[in-house]
Amino acid sequence: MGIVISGASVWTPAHRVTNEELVESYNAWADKYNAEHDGEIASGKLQPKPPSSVEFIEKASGIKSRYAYVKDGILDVDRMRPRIPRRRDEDLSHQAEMSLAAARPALAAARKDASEIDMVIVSCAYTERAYPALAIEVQNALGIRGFGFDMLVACSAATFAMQRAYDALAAGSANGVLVINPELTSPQINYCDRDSHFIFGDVATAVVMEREETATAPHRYRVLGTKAQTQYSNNIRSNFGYLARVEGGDPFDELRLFHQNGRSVFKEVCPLAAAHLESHVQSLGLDVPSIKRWWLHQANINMNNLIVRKLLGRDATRSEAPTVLDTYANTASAGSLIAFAQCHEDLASGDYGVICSFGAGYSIGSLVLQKI
Ligand code: CO8
Repeated sequence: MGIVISGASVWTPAHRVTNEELVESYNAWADKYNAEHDGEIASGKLQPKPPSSVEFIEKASGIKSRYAYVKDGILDVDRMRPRIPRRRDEDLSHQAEMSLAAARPALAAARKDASEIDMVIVSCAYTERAYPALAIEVQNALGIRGFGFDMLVACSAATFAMQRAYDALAAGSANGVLVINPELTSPQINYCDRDSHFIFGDVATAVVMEREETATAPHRYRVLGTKAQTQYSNNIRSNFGYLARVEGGDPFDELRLFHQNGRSVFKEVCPLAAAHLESHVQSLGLDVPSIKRWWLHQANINMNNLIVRKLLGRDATRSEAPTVLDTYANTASAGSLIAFAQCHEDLASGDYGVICSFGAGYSIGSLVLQKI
């Protein structure tokens, strides 16, 4: 009994933010901070905020721009965060809106009607509330029967959710699954931290998964296997949570926001991801050279280059390992799915490809696919 991905899509926010814009606003903010704290800086009590640079960002990450769900406020030196108004309980929530914008074209690509879906998973790095689940809100908006739930697995949220979908389809507890990743990262970015102000962007992705016998879409990918792996690390953290109200201190201080030890992440995750991918592919009786396409997580171009070099023993072409980092930046769990959604139709029947994510946790998830 085969299980397939039969539809995929990306919703891209309307607002683009370039490196130049981000660096200009960060540097203006840093100048202002340094002027306001000149006494403490002169006495050594505080360190001055160093300037950011467009050249550094592009060289260290491969990122040239990113999209923002709401741009207003991000570049304002007196605010340094997006202005996203709170919605009433009666109105569609922000991430449900993003989810629907990705889900509808994914259903169309899969040639599926909402009545053929009976499980909805919304899986991403952050959800805007604890409950009711965004997935149930999306299920309601689309008129889907069955059930839905939310999952959080940072950068591996999409692949881990696709593994849940695969297992449910294999077990017969679902017949058609919609997996959605509304990555609204901008509210958690510390735009006053030069080490990380440039890394993330907003986007939403969605895929439809079903059993092979019900799939009618022109592009269908049989899932040959799924593999999830986790290993605890403090190197990537976000501490904002429901205890913020009672813990004391500033509920919005910088340690509540995304922060990381990027160099250690780079060093530790690359070998883990390469070993994970090689063993997953081999466990299915395939070898690395037989994989036509690597839809890799999009965190950093140098990381992706290193991982494929470890795997292939050479650099990959853009066709072998497509990159969307330059325009989308790191979009948490959505990165490998943007690459998949935008670069899969040219594969021929029988070709193999691998979707892989890696990130906070640490967590690594992969699906080995064969085009039908
Ligand atoms: N401009 C100029 N200089 C800078 C800047 C800047 N913006 N930033 C840092 N520098 C300086 C540093 O201070 C350092 O200076 P010095 O040598 O004097 O100490 C120098 O440049 C080199 O810095 P690094 O060693 O940190 O530079 P790297 O080459 O390592 O690049 C990266 C930094 C890009 C962060 C890189 O380490 C990296 O990408 N690492 C991997 C990170 C990663 O993949 N993380 C995964 C995070 S995503 C995840 O799992 C959670 C998702 C949740 C979503 C979050 C939403 C908010």
